[in-house]
Amino acid sequence: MSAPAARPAVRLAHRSCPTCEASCGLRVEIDDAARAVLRIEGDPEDPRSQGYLCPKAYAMKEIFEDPERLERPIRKRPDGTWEEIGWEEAFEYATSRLLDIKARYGADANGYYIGNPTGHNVGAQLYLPALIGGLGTQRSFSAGTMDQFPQNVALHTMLGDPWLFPIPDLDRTDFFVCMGGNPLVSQGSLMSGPDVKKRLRAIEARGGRVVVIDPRRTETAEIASEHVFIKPGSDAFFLLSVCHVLFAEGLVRPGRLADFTDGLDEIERIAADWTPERVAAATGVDPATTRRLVRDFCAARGAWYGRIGLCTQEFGTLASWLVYVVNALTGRLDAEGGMLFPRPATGRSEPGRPFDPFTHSRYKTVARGIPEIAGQIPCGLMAEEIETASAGERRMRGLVVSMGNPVLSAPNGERLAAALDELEFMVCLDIYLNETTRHADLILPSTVQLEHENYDFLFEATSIRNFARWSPALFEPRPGMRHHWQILCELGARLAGASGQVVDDMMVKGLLGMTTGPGTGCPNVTPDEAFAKLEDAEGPMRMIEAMIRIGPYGDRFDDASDGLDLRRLREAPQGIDLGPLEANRLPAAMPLERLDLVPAHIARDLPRLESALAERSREDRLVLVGRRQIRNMNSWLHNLPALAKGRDRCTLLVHPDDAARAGIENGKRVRVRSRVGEVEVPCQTSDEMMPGVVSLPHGYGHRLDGVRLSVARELQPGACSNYLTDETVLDVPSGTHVANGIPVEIAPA
Ligand SMILES: Nc1nc2c(c(=O)[nH]1)N[C@H]1C(S)=C(S)[C@@H](COP(=O)(O)OP(=O)(O)OC[C@H]3O[C@@H](n4cnc5c(=O)[nH]c(N)nc54)[C@H](O)[C@@H]3O)O[C@H]1N2
Ligand SMILES: Nc1nc2c(c(=O)[nH]1)N[C@H]1C(S)=C(S)[C@@H](COP(=O)(O)OP(=O)(O)OC[C@H]3O[C@@H](n4cnc5c(=O)[nH]c(N)nc54)[C@H](O)[C@@H]3O)O[C@H]1N2
Ligand code: SF4
Ligand SMILES: [Mo]
Repeated sequence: MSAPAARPAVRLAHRSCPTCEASCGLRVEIDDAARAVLRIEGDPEDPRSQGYLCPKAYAMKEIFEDPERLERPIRKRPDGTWEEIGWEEAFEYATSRLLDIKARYGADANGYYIGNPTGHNVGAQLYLPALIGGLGTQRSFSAGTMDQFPQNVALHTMLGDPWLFPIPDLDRTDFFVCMGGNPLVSQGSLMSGPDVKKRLRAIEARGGRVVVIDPRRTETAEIASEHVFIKPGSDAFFLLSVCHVLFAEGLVRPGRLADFTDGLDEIERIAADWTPERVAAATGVDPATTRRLVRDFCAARGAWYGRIGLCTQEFGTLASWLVYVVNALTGRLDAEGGMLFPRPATGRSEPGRPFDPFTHSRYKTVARGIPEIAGQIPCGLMAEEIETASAGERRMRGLVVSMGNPVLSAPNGERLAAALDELEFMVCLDIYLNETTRHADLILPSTVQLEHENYDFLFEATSIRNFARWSPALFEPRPGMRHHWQILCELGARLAGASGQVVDDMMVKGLLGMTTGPGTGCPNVTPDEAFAKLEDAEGPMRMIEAMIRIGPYGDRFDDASDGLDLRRLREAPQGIDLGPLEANRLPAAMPLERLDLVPAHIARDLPRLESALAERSREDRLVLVGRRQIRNMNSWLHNLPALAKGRDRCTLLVHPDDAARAGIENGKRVRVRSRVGEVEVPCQTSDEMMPGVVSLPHGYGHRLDGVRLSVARELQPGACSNYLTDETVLDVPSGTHVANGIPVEIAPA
């Protein structure tokens, strides 16, 4: 027998970048002995990203190395200092406190908040139901109600699945309209595709056009064929005028969609009054521009896309819905070069999948009686649901926060920060002692990206090309560390009085019970046989394996098939390219039998829009919008030296005329005040802003006491834009908050 070969000192590994939706393929050079990442570079052999990466690719390395990252549970002592404790003690502490609150006041006295990195971690996503089931509460909050929730509501009511997003067919479209998104910086959201800049340039190179409609001449607008300023929050007016022109000029051509679409007459009737001239004062868009744009869009193979600027605004659902309506009326929905539906390997867009009908108002919040929508409560209402003064005896007393930093990311963060201290118990599943977690009684940290395997689960459903990708763990976690899925599963199981392993097995067996055996897509294998065939003994990849084997490219648990299974997935270092998105997936891929172009739930909001027109046309107010920056990811990359270095980025962009009127000079500090609060930041004058609109990035405000983020505090403290966001103003059909179009006053500081 020969001795095992010595491991090379330096090893090259492949994985996808889990920091943003683009999920670029990376090559990582590793020194195992030193437990160090030597280099990260774009992988030229990756079929999706072809060598592209952005500065945030280094986040993986710097988080892994961050000396302030937590690796052990910490518990707050009565004097406010923290002590490390063991996992058993930590689980016991969390479970007993949450169960005690439940026993005394009922399950709804506990609540939870789910943050954004969940979408980037397959275990965090798949095991949420374990925690949610264990808590059994109706108080469900998430970053979604500061994000895509209007799009979820529109899709849920129109075609029956909130997560069946139509994605721009970026590589084949000839006319790309981008509203309320800045993909050059965000790298594309609900449009996951690395190197958006190259793809947009390619549209123009093949004779197509890119049109950006945004209150700021963004980085994307700079390379577009055309940029149109629009007043924040006025997109629904504008899009109704687009529908008007489509009908008035005989441009409505739904094509094959007409066979299974209801509401074409109704939308014609709704759009009848909304001429471009009638909305021009409210939108700031010249009617001639609207008409020209509509004609050009119809003459080309267009894709009309809207993102967060259309969601987190006063009429977020109407605006998001109307984007889908415009695509449907022009036959661009589900058509090549238009907006297409990805086909995830995990089978989540296949016919016959379980269907949850849209529901709302089954219960209401205690403080203000705001109705639940599809199980969600607006995240900015957390504070008032906690405060004794506003919620009384039925207040929320226990809170679990998983991968979220709502003090910086939810509206009126100052009020929330104060409210959190009224809780009887708060546990945060997080890797930092930050603006939110400092209020907790217990913090449970998990392994970070390089220490756990991953599967691009959310983003295979939002990608501009079908793909399946597994990424390996590049380092063994240090002894005593836990994966996020293990924490969710264990906590959920203990709350339910079960064991983690039983809950884990149950989740997979439940899935196989519905999808294997006679009468299913896998008739030749029983659920027990299928279970026995799975490679892993536990965890998220076992669940993924079950999903992909029964999925559209899977082997159906047939040994003779060369379809996808976990082994094949794990053997593909660059992932598996599953081809361009397919057209004509509707109606089979949607749970509703017919596409409802004008869902009653959404149409009910039209009178609110109508009654706002007069005021929006008249007023001359200054409003605030948000802005993303290439080196940020919401609130949590500011503690990483490579990403935080450089000049102060948390600046207020102001049009020179607005600055002059307020007596503010470029580079000087400006005070920004809203109904809710005020912040001070440096002013940066620029004609990239539409007059009357100012822009401030979110995710800053790190100079709070009790926070262990010394790099952020030193290099990019900034100020929190959500101290200005008004938690009382909601997009009514979705309960989403308004982060764009906030009335503000500015003055020299
Ligand atoms: N004004 C304004 N506000 C906004 C927005 C805006 O555009 N304008 N955007 C909104 C949007 S789109 C979003 S998605 C939300 C985001 O809102 P949140 O999700 O609440 O905030 P994040 O800043 O993403 O916080 C992520 C948290 O997860 C932790 N974390 C990161 N990685 C890991 C990990 O591997 N394990 C564990 N356990 N924890 C981890 C971080 O330490 C941090 O505390 O913000 C919203 N807020
Ligand atoms: N670098 C980086 N990338 C990120 C993130 C990050 O923080 N940093 N966050 C990630 C997350 S969580 C998300 S959800 C995505 C979001 O991805 P995007 O939707 O692309 O986000 P933004 O870059 O904020 O672009 C929003 C645009 O909407 C414009 N806008 C504001 N109000 C209005 C309005 O009323 N109407 C119109 N038409 N436009 C308006 C703003 O000026 C801005 O240009 O980005 C993701 N990617
Ligand atoms: S674009 Fe997104 S996925 Fe690609 S390297 Fe940057 S952060 Fe990572
Ligand atoms: Mo987001």
